[in-house]
Amino acid sequence: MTATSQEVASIVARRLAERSGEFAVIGLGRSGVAAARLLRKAGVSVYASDAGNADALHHVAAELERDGASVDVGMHNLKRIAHAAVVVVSPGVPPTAAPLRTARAANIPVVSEVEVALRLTPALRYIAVTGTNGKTTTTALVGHLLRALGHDAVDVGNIGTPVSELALRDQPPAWAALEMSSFQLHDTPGILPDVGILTTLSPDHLDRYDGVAEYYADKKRMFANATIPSRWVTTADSIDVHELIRGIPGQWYHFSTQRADVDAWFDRAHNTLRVMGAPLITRDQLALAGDHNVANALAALLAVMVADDAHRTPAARKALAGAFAAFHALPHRLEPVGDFGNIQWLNDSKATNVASTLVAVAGMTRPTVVLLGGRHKGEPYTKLAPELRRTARAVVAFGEAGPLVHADLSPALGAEVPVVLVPAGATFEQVLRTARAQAQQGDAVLLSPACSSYDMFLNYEQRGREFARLASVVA
Ligand code: UMA
Repeated sequence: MTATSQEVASIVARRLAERSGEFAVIGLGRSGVAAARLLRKAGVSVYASDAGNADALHHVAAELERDGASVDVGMHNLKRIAHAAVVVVSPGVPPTAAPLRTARAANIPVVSEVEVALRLTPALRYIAVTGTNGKTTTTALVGHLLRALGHDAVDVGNIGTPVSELALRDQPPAWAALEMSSFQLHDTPGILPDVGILTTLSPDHLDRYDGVAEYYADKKRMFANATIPSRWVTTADSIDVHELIRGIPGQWYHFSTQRADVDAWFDRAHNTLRVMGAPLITRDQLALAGDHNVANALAALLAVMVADDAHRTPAARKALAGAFAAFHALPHRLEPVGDFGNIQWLNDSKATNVASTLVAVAGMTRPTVVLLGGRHKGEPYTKLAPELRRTARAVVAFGEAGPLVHADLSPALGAEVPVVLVPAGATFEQVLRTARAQAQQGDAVLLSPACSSYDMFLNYEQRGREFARLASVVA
């Protein structure tokens, strides 16, 4: 019989408390390195390994060995992993990877670095954020608002800094804004936030999951330890969210950009965000484009305000409202990178799924050349057709997914909106030159690829930086 979340969490907590046995850390990216260091600092025996062979891995391996860990680079010692007390897995390691199959066969608990870090910092208060889109901006807003209230708060998790890095500090902060991806939630059985936010739900990561139900099931794991006093913040605008949370215990708070009968909503008539019974800021005070960002701001405000009674006083409301003046769009999220030759270039490289690209295209107010492509993640691109027909000058299909984008969209868009397929093997500069050739004065060129970046880049940040650099070169 498979163990429940609570059983896995308590076995891991016990093995951590007793420092019993060896913890096998799988993957030496940011999460794995931080987890291995934290475990060593806590006096736990560590075997860390990574299947990759890059120079950087050998460098971190040497550092971890100095900390007393045993390390393999370029291989996983499966026999050793089969005898581990606990396996700590990085989010980028798929469940089908050999070390995880070994761990499951040997009945060894598998957890994320987040689980380990949360157990080792029991005093930490945290607001967790998950959802398909909006989670990084919402997390950054939550952290920003907590700091505006005078708290020592940091933004951690999928947003970039592993929780274990925070736990390694001599004085860990009092609060964290914690972004949780579905991959991280899969292996964080003990998660119990002060407040949990679920932003949106739509299909994503279908390259890793067998179907959308499996992906949603991982999102649902944020609620695994819910009890009646738990506090949860979710959108009131999604049927899928409504279905997912049905029957979960807790105090529920809802936000909406479409209706007024909820705890935080957008009063369009007065251009105002209203939270817990009163106006808090005007729409203009939020320097982020699009209704989806209004939803993110409502979610963050609501979560911070319900997290603690002291966050709802008149003075606190004033501090929260004032904080928005200093909050700007995050890099790679509909980020304007320049106006060259009377063409606006927009970097939305973080849009790695169809739903996220749809939001970006729907927000465009001028004719737009849209760059779509990269590594395919399993979803069809046809959903984009109605919005593209409304606003696209042309679509440039590139990267591994280019032919699929072309096959999905070319028939749907017809002659009205050309779908230009960039040949396989072309450089990113050639992709941008193709876009430039399609654009006319006054247009926008939008990189909102709906795919991951791994066919051509290390990550979406590198893709976005290259786009920003090349925009001025090809203009
Ligand atoms: N590896 C093995 N064996 C395998 C497979 C992989 O050893 O069988 C190794 C790889 O060689 C690699 C490591 O495992 O060195 C995987 O590391 P990782 O991809 O988990 O990278 P980290 O640096 O630890 O980054 C992770 C998150 N990455 C992913 O979820 C893919 C980061 O999210 C996160 O910021 C970071 O932890 C800190 O919490 C990035 C991301 O793309 C931004 N997230 C996805 C998204 O937002 O869509 C979920």
